[in-house]
Amino acid sequence: MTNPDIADIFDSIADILEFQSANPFRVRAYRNGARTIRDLPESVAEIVREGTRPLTDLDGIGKDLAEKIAELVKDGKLEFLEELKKQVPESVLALMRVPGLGPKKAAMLFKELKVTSLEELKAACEAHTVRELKGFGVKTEESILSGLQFAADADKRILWAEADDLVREILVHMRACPAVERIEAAGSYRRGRDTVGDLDFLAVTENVTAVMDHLATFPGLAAVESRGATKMAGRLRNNIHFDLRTVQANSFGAAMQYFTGSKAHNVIVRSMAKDLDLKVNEYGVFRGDEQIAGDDEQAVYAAIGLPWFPPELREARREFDWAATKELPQLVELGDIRGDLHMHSTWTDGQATIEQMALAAKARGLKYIAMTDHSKRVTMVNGLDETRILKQWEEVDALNERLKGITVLKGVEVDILEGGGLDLSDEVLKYADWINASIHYGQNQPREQITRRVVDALQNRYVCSLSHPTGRMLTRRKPYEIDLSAVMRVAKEHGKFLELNAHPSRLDLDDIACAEAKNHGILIVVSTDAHRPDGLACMRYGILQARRGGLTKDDVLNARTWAEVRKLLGR
Ligand code: DGT
Ligand code: CA
Ligand code: CA
Ligand code: ZN
Repeated sequence: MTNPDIADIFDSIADILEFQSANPFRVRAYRNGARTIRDLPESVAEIVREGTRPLTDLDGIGKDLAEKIAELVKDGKLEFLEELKKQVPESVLALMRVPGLGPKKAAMLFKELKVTSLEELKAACEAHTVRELKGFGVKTEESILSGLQFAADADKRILWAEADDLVREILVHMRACPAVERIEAAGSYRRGRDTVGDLDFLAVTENVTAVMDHLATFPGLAAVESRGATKMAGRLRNNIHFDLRTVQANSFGAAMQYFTGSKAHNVIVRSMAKDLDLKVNEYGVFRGDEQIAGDDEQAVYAAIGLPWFPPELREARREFDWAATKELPQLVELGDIRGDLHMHSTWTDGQATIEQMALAAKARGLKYIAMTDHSKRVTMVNGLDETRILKQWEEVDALNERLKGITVLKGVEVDILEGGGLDLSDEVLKYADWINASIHYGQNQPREQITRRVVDALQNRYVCSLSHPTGRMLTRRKPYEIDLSAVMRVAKEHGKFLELNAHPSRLDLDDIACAEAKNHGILIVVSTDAHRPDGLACMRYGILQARRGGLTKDDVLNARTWAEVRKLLGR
């Protein structure tokens, strides 16, 4: 029983309870427990088995959850969940995961229309019976249909961060094999796409059989699907597909170029080669029968008169234009980042104190952080009201007296209210060093309404940045309807910044929107939104997306010193 296994089970329980309209605090207890366990750097099963300390020592794990974990570790299953599953079948639960359908609406579909699966839901929408239900209507019906498509597509892809964990494990495993001269990952993983369809590996070897045999012993391998002379494919844990190709050393660069893609990028590379009477394929660049490049990727590009492109840019967007004018951007790097302007502490839903977060940030080489806990509207996490936030800021002042080498900024993540306006008054906001505004409620409102709320918030003189601007949750929730171009025009006009939230399931703004923001001349803030010290490590996911958006160090606000940021804020 691994931590993710236990976390998934708690999430399932929360899903079912939510579907049954159980007490929201009970639902939340399971969700919190799931998050704690999923993020925990030690095995919960081991803690139970070795009895080193009580599970209730873990944040978010009370007596009830601790007992359930013990039962899971001991029996491998949970009586309580088995009972719940009898009440609500699995296929019905899938309904509430359709974007646009919450637990309440899903329960209605189940009760009123006897819809018990995604297929039946689709049929009901197409027969237009869904629109007849109270509180549904034509628009809801249409959005359910598009949500069904989204869920079907999203199901097949995994988060980049999840792919990264697997890739690292496989590379370590494979590099221990003496027959492997070299092995790297290519495909969308190498390009840093926010989600990855499957994993593509390239290995250089003189002994293909030994390499494939070794991969077959990888502990995370679920099944080998095919095995040929130079190609092997199969499935890893969680049903993730992989391809492995073996190549000769003199083709390695060409194969990396070819299998990194994207397909659209490669189409252009090939046509440019053709114009030079050259041929490019996964074996090399050829003039007639003569291979003029192949072992080295840079040389492959050079043979076609192209610069080496960072993989993040290989999407056939603007990279060839930049190459033509020798203006390939010098992409931002993790080491350029000096501060992190979005995180939480135990004052709300974080799991560490402000001081612990500050020390962890300092250990990562950061010079400043903004502590941006939630405001009072977010009642579930004990959001800060005017009194508590002023108290927190006193604590920050006192902390800064003691801390050396890092500055903590007085911040807040202020909620943009459903009806418009902010959750805290200017009388309080004016004392903050840094303010993120964000939407947590009313995410299903129509486009004009959400856009208006955000645009108004950005005109508040104290707000600095808009956090997770589209609210998307990769593979789970579509972005809310928002007119980003309108938001960007206002942000530019009022000197505001936009966040690239680095959490691997958000990455919001996405790469394309980052590029658009850059066109508007808006600086992006890459922030972790960390809820515990190791959450600060998410910065690298954000940097990867920023690079895909073509951002340089100059385009990223928190690559500047706090003194420079303050100047830009006009303080
Ligand atoms: P994914 O897996 O959906 O996230 O995206 P990719 O880009 O990893 O796509 P995948 O795994 O199908 O193929 C990996 C790379 O190999 C792709 O980016 C370009 C190259 N490639 C694969 N099949 C073809 C093909 O039929 N034609 C061309 N030109 N390139 C291909
Ligand atoms: Ca792939
Ligand atoms: Ca593939
Ligand atoms: Zn946050």
